[in-house]
Amino acid sequence: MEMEGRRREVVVSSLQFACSDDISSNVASAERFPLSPLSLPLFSFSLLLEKKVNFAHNLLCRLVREAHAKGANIVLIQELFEGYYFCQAQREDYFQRAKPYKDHPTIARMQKLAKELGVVIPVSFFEEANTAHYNSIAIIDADGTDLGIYRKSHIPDGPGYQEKFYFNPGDTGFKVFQTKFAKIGVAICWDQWFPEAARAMVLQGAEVLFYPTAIGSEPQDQGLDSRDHWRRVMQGHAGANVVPLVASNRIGKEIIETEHGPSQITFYGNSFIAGPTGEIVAEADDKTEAVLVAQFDLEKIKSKRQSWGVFRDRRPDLYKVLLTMDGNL
Ligand code: PUT
Repeated sequence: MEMEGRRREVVVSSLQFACSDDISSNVASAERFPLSPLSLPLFSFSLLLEKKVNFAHNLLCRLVREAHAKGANIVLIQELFEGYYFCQAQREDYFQRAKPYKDHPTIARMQKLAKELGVVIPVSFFEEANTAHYNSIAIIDADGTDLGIYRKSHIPDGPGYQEKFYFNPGDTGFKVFQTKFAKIGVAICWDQWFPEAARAMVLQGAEVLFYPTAIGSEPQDQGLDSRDHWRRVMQGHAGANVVPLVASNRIGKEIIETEHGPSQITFYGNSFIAGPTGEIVAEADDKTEAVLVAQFDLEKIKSKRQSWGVFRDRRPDLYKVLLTMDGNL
């Protein structure tokens, strides 16, 4: 029986777009020249003057604004959106793409945008921390406050996705962030394949899970398409934890010069939003720019989560084997 109760509505959004690799341009130009019909003459003039305008950031700002116009409270942008997914190659010059967390220009820019629009924005970035490097994400609250960072815990390695060359395994542990609209859990890409990470975030009170991603074709096997596997695994996290889940993945073909010649990945998008039983409530295709939105009543979902009993009936005393690598206690 459902009783009348409090409501706490939140609108979540997932962006999907193709990244450019014009990372040398500055974020400020993106904000000065947003791509709206009124600003097009100014934008053209800026092109003449500056030659280099960061289309990725212009696009990004436009898409965040579009999400806001659709009512979004929390907007997820894909993993490492500042440029191409450089982990296709092991190149020492790519370490120059890392920047310290403090005074990071893209985070600062997104803080301004978050405050202006009143939306929460997790900002994925390549972090330099003295001698360490992390695949990190800063959570920006709706008033522009930086709530802190999560550093990606599971670092993949393999053809096309050679992240271990660049990133230390994250040391923050799985985290939740109390934002204006919801307590959220944010993990990054490869983390999405690990149910332990999702469970850890929901145990700490996450009401919605967010996964920015960069995944597509596998350079070593043109016949391998992981998109359905990718989606079903995360749908399982949503259903098993009775929480909505938001995934954002890039689209587009990216060709990068590697130590073995050119390598390419076609990113398959398929960004989606799942409801608390794992059902897909919004989805994008593999080629089209998208701004997905979905609305959830977090109080209603909390009530379902409580009554379904999957947290009541947990047996942590029997889960010690999960703390081993080989299953031997
Ligand atoms: N983003 C990492 C994906 C790895 C696919 N093999």
